Amino acid sequence: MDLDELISALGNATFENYVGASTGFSEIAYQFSSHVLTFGFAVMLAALLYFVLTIKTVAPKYRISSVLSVVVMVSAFLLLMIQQQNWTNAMVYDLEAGRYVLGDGRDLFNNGYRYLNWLIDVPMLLFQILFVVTLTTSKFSSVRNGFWISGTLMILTGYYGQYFEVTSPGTFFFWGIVSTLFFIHILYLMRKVIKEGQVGAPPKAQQYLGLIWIIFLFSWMLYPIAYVMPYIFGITEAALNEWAVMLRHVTYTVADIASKVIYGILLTLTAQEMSKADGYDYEKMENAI
Ligand code: RET
Repeated sequence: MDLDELISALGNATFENYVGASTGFSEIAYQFSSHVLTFGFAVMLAALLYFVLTIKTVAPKYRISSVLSVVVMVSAFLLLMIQQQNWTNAMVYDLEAGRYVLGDGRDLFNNGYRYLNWLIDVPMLLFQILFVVTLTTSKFSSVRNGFWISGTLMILTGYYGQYFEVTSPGTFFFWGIVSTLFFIHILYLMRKVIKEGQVGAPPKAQQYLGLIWIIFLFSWMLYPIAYVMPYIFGITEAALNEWAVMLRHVTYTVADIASKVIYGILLTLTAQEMSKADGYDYEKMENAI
């Protein structure tokens, strides 16, 4: 089938399905993708225990941050597990071709479960830092509202746009750009929160906050990169290849681990330093846990 025939058969299905229906996937590409997706949700369950078990190492006023990490881990674990199952359900092994191909009459693959996960996790991750830092000039409620309104709109516009990644590049990029405007607003707010949070914080906490900004910027930028991944490789018959699919799974998984788990751990470490400065030092307590 050429690209036009594929488009009439698959319509608004995402790029992964187009590869599945044209070249299909080699054993390594298919299994590797499945393993990366599995790794992603296994990390969430493991990290859930970290956030539960370390909750008493920070003073009570910082504990909501750990609670929010727990909420993030549970939702990510469930939705990423379903995302992985969606991958294995969509593809079947074709004995004649010796490759995994898009299964006829099966569910197609779609990254939508990720977007649902972000809808829960993005506001939680953004609120989380507000329970660790003390804002000096900004108002808590206006930052909080900016975070969740821009966060939600960023995801919903991207969710709609991703349906058009093959059929209508114009629509795909239009919604991608609208989504990016909300993203820029979030980056602006986060930078402000971190700068204000550093003022008056203990030196080690200041360092952690600097690191949090770097991890935040790096990991959140990976999501739009994964969104445009098919275009980095090109959407032509020749470019329908399994590398773009594998790289997209990897990019999303690295982004998820960095933006949820590493970020959450760094916030716990920051809160531990702040707790110590407030006179709550878990290392010196006998009945802390
Ligand atoms: C989209 C659409 C294309 C443009 C941009 C996007 C940004 C997505 C981001 C998602 C962050 C998700 C996180 C999830 C953690 O659980 C929607 C891909 C800018 C930044 C942090």
